[in-house]
Formats: sequence, structure tokens, C-alpha cells
Amino acid sequence: MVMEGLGKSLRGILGRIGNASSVDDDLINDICKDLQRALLEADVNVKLVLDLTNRVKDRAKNEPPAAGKSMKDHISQIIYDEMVGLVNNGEGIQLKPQTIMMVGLYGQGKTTTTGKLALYFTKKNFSVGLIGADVYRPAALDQLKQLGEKVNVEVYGEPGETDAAAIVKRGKEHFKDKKIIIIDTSGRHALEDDLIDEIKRIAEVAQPEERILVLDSQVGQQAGPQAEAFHNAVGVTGVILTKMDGTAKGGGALSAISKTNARIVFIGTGEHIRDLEPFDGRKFMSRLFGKGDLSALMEIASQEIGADDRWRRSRRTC
Ligand SMILES: Nc1nc2c(ncn2[C@@H]2O[C@H](COP(=O)(O)OP(=O)(O)OP(=O)(O)O)[C@@H](O)[C@H]2O)c(=O)[nH]1
Ligand SMILES: [Mg+2]
Repeated sequence: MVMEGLGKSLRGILGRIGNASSVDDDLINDICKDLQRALLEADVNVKLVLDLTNRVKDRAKNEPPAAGKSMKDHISQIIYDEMVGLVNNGEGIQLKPQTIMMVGLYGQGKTTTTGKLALYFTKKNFSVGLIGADVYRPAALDQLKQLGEKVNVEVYGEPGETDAAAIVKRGKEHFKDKKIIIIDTSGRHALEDDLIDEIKRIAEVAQPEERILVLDSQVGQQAGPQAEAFHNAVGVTGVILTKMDGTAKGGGALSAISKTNARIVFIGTGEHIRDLEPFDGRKFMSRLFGKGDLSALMEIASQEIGADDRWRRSRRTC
């Protein structure tokens, strides 16, 4: 899978730095090329990729390593920091009255995450109402109602009604005194025109401040086109990456945020209603790079080059 390939490529880049006999222009240029290739293959926007590698080169050239750090450590740290910067591209969800619309393909975790968000906002002392606008799957409303009961939040739904936008219109009216309204929408196995039409109509009626793309962390190279289609339809403002409790590293999120310019706001870490964590770019990147690899590599790298030599050599790079 391409996205797991990203983690592998990133680990390969750190490995290449660790194994190099010295840090010089050629090495920096080569690893920047590897980094470009890895990110472009992961569907990250060309401009973002070029900006990132230019910053890596610039910093490698102009920033001295911290005391006691080898050039290898230094370069690895710069790459890691810049990758964190790529995913840390905005604030979390604001704690203010608002309407939040969930979108995403079938089974990504929209309904579960709607329940989790309801709990999150009630804990912050907001009144919350949930609207069940999935008219596609018959059991969807019951699933949402069960979640609503768990967190003591009212769910508005109209069994039998097939017009999702009409439900949302009446649901918003019903919840006019609630501070937070969250709309659960239906999914499909693949991107289909009727789904896109439906969410467009819902967004028109609901005027949601947040349009959240719910993305399963296992989604690989399809993450980019999916995100793009939802973004073209409703303008995605945020991404929630679900099922991060599994083995997937969530590299697809990079393409999703690259296509939408949205930020990742939360990650889902389990099936339970409490399993929602604010997104942490450093944690995410450590996982993508492969836990422990960075610090282990830095330890090896730091033993190889003498401290006095480092800064002098670094000035010759790039
Ligand atoms: N392990 C794990 N499972 C999750 C997480 N989020 C959702 N799930 C599970 O994923 C499955 C699908 O979740 P739903 O919330 O029904 O997904 P959906 O996007 O609403 O699906 P549709 O409405 O059918 O499009 C369920 O079995 C959830 O329990 C998560 O963060 N971790
Ligand atoms: Mg659902």
C-alpha cells in the first residue's frame, strides 16, 4: 500500500543519513530528492513538497546544530520537524456555538465519531443536539440514537423520510436552542453522484461552520481523491482520522490535508465513545516514521562525527 510505503520511505531516509560517512552537499541533495519522491508518491501537493524540501536545505545550511548534537542528528531532526509542520496546519475545533457536518465514505466512522464529538462538547458544557441524516442505511438512525442515549444527548431523526436535506432543515429548527448541532450523513462504498448531491444540499440547508471529513486511517492512496471530491462538494474544513488504534499509520491523512488544506482535528482511537483524542502532530509523525527509529538513529548518528567538525562541515553543505 502506498501510504505504508511513505512510512517506509521516511525510515529509509533516516537510515540513509545514519549510514552516511559524512554530511555534505551531496547527501543533503540526495535525501531531499528521496523526500520529494516519497511525498509526491503519497499524493502531497507539489508546492508543499518543494517548500518543505527547500526549508530542509535552507535550515541544514544555516542553522547550527544544538550543543552536543551531530550533523546527522541535526538533519534528521530538521526533516522530522518539517514533516510535523506539514500536518500541524491549523487549530483544533473551536469551543463556540456551531453546526458540524460529518462527511465520508461508507464505514469510515462518521456515526461513531458523531457520538464521540457529542460527548466531547457536553464535557465542555455545551448543549448538543444530533441530527440523523443518513437516509441510506435503515439502521443508521437507531445506531445514532443508541450513541445519543449513552451520552445523554437528544437525537433528531425522521424514520421513513428520504429527503436528508429536509430532515436537516427541520432538525436545525428543532435544535435552535442548542449550542452545538452535529449532523451525521450517509456514506457509500465509492464516490457516487447521488451522495455528492445529497451532502451539497445538506450543507446548503445547514450552513455548517465545520465540514469534517471522517477518514479511516487504513485508507491508502484513495485518501487524496476522496478528500478532493468531498472538498469540491462542501469545502472540507477538518479531518478526523479514525481507527488509529489499529496497525495503520494514517499516512493517507497527508494527501487528504494536502487536497483540502484542512487540518486534522481529532483521531479516533477505539470503538468506545471516549476513544477520541485531539490531534497531536508529533505523535502522529513518530508513528509514521516508526516508533523509536528517530531517537535510536540519532543515538547512532551522534557517535559518529566529532562535535567540532560538525558545524564546519555543515557550512559546506547545500
Ligand atoms: N477500532 C476502531 N473502530 C472504530 C473507530 N471508529 C469507528 N469504528 C468502527 O468502525 C465501524 C464503522 O463505524 P461507523 O461509525 O458506523 O461508520 P460510518 O462512517 O457511520 O458508516 P456508514 O454510516 O455505514 O457510512 C464500526 O464498527 C465502529 O465501531 C475507531 O476509532 N477505532
Ligand atoms: Mg453512519
